[in-house]
Amino acid sequence: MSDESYDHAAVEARWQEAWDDAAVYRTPDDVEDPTYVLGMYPYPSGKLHMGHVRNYTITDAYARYRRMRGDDVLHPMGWDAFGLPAENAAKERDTNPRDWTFDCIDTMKGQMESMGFGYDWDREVATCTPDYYKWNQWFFRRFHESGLVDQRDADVNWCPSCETVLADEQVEGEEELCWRCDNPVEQRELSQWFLQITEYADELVDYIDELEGWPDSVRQMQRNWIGRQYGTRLPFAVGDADDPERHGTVEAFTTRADTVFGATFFALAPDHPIAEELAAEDDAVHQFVHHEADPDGDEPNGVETDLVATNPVTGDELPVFVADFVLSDVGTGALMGVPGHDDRDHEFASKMGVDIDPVVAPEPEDWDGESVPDAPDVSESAFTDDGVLVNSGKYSGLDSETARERITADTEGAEEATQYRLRDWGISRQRYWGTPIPVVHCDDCGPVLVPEDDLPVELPEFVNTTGNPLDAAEEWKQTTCPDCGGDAVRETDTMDTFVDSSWYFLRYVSPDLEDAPFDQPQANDWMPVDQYVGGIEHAVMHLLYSRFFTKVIADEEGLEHREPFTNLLAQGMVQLEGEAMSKSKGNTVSPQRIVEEYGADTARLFMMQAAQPERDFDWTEEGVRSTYRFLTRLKKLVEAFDSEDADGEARTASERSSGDEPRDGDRDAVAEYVASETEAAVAVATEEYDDLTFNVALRQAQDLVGTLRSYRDYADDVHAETFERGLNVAVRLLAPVVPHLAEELYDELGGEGFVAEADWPGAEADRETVRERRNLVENTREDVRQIVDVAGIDDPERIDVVVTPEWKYDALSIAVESDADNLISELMGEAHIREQGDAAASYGQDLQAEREALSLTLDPETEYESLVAAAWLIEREFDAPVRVVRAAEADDDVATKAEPGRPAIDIVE
Ligand code: ANZ
Ligand code: ZN
Repeated sequence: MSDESYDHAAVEARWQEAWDDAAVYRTPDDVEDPTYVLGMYPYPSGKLHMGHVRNYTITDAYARYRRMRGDDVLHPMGWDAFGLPAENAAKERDTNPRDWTFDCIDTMKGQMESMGFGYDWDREVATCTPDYYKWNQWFFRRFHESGLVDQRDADVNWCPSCETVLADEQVEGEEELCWRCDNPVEQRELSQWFLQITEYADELVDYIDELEGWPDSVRQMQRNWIGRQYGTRLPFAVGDADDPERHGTVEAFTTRADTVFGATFFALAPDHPIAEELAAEDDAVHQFVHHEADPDGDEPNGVETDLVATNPVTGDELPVFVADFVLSDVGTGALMGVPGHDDRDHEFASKMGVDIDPVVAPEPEDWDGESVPDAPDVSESAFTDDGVLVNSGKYSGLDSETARERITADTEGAEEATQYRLRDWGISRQRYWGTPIPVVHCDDCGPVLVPEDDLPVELPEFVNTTGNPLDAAEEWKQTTCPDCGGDAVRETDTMDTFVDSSWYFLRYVSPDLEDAPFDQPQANDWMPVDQYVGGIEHAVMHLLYSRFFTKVIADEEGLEHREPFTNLLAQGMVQLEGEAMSKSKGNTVSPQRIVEEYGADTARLFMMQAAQPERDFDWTEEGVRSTYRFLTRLKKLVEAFDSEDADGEARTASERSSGDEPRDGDRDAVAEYVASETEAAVAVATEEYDDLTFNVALRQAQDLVGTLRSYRDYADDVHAETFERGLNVAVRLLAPVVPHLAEELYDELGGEGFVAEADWPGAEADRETVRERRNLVENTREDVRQIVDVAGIDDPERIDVVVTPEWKYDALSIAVESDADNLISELMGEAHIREQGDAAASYGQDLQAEREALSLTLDPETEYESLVAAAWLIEREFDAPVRVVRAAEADDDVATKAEPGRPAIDIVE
């Protein structure tokens, strides 16, 4: 091994085996302080990529940290093992999805082990095993019993290339492409099973406010996805010139009842029953509905009908259009068009030559609350904000909100209504590699649930066909009806794999349980997951479905928690030259190669120190190498210390090597500094680990290692106890991220047991004091640099650092506290300040001038001690002896310049 490297392979293999033998990561049985740390389980695609490595390093580091803090930690891993790629791969390779999946799992598990992730593998789950998916089927039954499942014909997104139905969320972009294969998606009508997530829409949106441990962006995405809107349903009579009520009453949902006087048209969705009725008799409508309507297009299109709709507030008769921007599954599938105040209506009206009338004006700045402002010009574009009503009869002069309330209350048949963007969750997939939906279809009884005792309905052998293999599994399909015993066929659809991931976190709690999906008391203990870590791509569906399942399970099974994840971290991307690493771009870096060349510890440390976990960062080979060099140096530092220690020499009393006259207290002061930096590192790193800002925490550990190296270079022999504590702390602070090398070094330092199970170092320092001390030292060093620079001093002979006199500190303390108008006279009220005469007056003026910005500094004695301890750093930098003196002991002309937090500096050439 050269100076620049160490035998990482040997170190890592040794400790992985030792952990394994000692079952270090097994979840404890009796739990006192349960902490559940979870990374989103991966799809077993075959290889771990850098995104996985980052995700699981974050999770692993946090789990290790919590364990060292004394928590009982559950940190499991498993496989999101059903899904389309396995089926496609199986077809390509002429194997079956099961073998392919388990091969992938083997490989990925091996890679995870090589990364040193500390999982409790006894709890591994793979969702494609009957042991697991049996419970998906069981939940389907339970949801069904609770009235949360139904079957409907539904227009579904159909990808002709994957031959499967896609969820809305799996259709991407304006062009509506399949998320898997990027081909255009079509619409098809199929009979589908739905889970009624909309029943929980209110709770799902209300509870978002309480998810304080989630990123705001994710919370907002969930809110938007659910899309709750409060509004009004207004009843419009629809008919023709002869009979304006021929088609009865059609309700329109609006969030802007205040704009009802500006309604100039009425519009129906192309598949609204009245539109379909018209299409049968009216060619133009037929042509539009069946050929031209493009609900997904950007432009609003439509066709005018012969119908009229009567505005329930004004009595106006409005032209009725069939328009494609009216969606059949939103609101009532009909709307009132208000082009003066809605952008899309404006575009449509302009195109169709419909009137555009202003009925809301921007609220004038000096509005008196009742007068009616001038109407705005809406001919070019709509005014879409709330404001003050104009041209609105008796409602003119009301603000929008009041007007909405009054109009809703005054109008017969109008009702407050809540509308959601969220739709029920269609879970049917025409695919083989998923959980069979536990239903059989009987000619006499219709669809019948498979009884609980007959679960699981296992998948038959895979058949390589172009269609759905379950359709081709004739023998499997034919069964008998559980109700009447007659011939029946099995449902051949399987479940959306999001069902699997909606409750897997509960399975980990008791993965082998045979008579229930999870153990209730254990789940009550462990849940909710304390820290969940995963990709932002799961911000909507997976998290929403998991929240939904948890709520249903709380209601139906008595789980004591209604939210699954307390804290959520969405990790940023690993990039190469500013672009996300991806297979398709061919800009990936193989974790395996990095582990081979530099070791898992280097890969982990590099990633974690590169950026805060939420941020994207650029992978650089140079960064990796420098991380590796750091670890190598650390190892050498410990080894060198260790071998000195072996000499048995006393190293507490030692001489400096520089040959300067030894001064009293000098050596102790340096050791003092190292000791206080050690405690400072603990205090800061602990808080940063708590916040998952690993990069900042790691900087502490690395700076400490730097300080220890400087100390060793500076002092011939170091103060052994101080140095050892420093090393020991550095190793423990690094251990969550660099577990193997930390284990090795901890062992070398004589630690007992595993560092993975060691106690986290106790924080003796106070973080605020640490920050102030460090600032003081850094600013003082900077001041010395400035003076040396400005005065052009080549070779300083001596540097004096003079700490503030007590009275200035007292004056500052008074100034910080005081709210007196005349600060100076308040200061002069203090005898020992007044005694200072002109100096006090002038300092008082300075304080008066900067009053807003004043803050208290360290007291003079702490300041003195901090500078004494750090003096060696200045000595080393300028190669001159440094004297730290209290003001009282210094020359007056220097001492007068010293202020709290800003010692005076005197350099003798
Ligand atoms: C009249 C109105 C006036 C509306 C106005 C808005 C502004 P947003 O726009 O996201 O807040 N709407 C109702 N049913 C619809 C359907 N089936 N398809 C498409 N759009 C429909 O959503 C609420 C608005 O969406 C409703 O309020 C309605 O237009 C439209 F100045 O009614 B509004
Ligand atoms: Zn039957």
